Parts: sequence; structure tokens; C-alpha cells
Amino acid sequence: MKKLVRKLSDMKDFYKSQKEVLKILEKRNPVIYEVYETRHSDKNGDLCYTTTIIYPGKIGKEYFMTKGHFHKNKNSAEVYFGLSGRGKSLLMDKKGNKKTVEIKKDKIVYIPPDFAHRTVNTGKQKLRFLSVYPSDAGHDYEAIRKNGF
Ligand code: M6P
Ligand code: ZN
Repeated sequence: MKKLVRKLSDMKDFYKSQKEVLKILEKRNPVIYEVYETRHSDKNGDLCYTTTIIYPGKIGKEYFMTKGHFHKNKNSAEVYFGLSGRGKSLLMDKKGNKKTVEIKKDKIVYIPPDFAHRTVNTGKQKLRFLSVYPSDAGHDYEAIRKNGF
């Protein structure tokens, strides 16, 4: 299992208010989320699964959230299963069609192929969810970094 920790300094560009980001970074560098990834191989047909923990908090008017990404391999869908806490998964296709889906304990969220996805913790507790996706899906962050959701 691989652990990934994303602090505010790792995702400054993904927040709207750069003023607020810099103000917070002057004093501290909060952990926004952690991802625990299990990957058996990168082979087509194999699956990868992760547990993600998004901490509660806000940067200006925006809640703590994941960066959000498209899959490099456009044919790759993904499934989330809520474990604890409350939040929203934001889905968006390349034409800009958007959908917001609630995520909470025992709730399943389906992310169709070629939909970008970002998850936001709107609650006061940690938001924890499991995700399952093809091992060769890949992460493409650039469109979201540039244009947001
Ligand atoms: C989920 C999955 C992972 C992803 C993680 C954090 O666990 O979708 O593939 O890495 O969320 O999201 P992001 O990579 O967009 O920051
Ligand atoms: Zn994904």
C-alpha cells in the first residue's frame, strides 16, 4: 500500500482565492487529504483501489477537496463507496456538463468514463471513501488545474 499526503502547498493552484492560500501558508501548511492506494499491477484488466480521507476545513469560501482529474485512459470509469463523513462528488465531462452527487456512509457514486471527478468535504468530520478503478486509468490534472470545475 502506498500513502500519499496532499498539503495545501501541493495544490495551491487548485483553489480560487490565491490571496487566502498565501495568507494561510504564511502561518501553516494544513494536510487537505490523504490517499492510501493498493495497486497490484498496471496491467489492463487489473484494478486499483484506494481509501481517501479528506479533512474538514475551508480555504476562503471553498471546502477542503481533492485536486480532481480526468483519467488519461478515456475508457476508464470509477466507483466510490462512502465510509464516513459527508460531502459532494463533482463530475464534469469535456463539454462542461456537470453533475453533483452526494457522498456519505454506505452511498455508492458511479463516475462514467471521461468524466472528471473531484470530491469535497462539506461536513465537520473527516470524509472517508473507497474508490475502485482500472489500474491503467492514469490521472490527468492539467485541465482542472487550468480551468477548475
Ligand atoms: C480517489 C481516487 C484516486 C485519487 C484520489 C484523490 O481516491 O479517484 O484515484 O487519486 O481520489 O483525488 P485526486 O487525485 O484528484 O487528487
Ligand atoms: Zn479517478
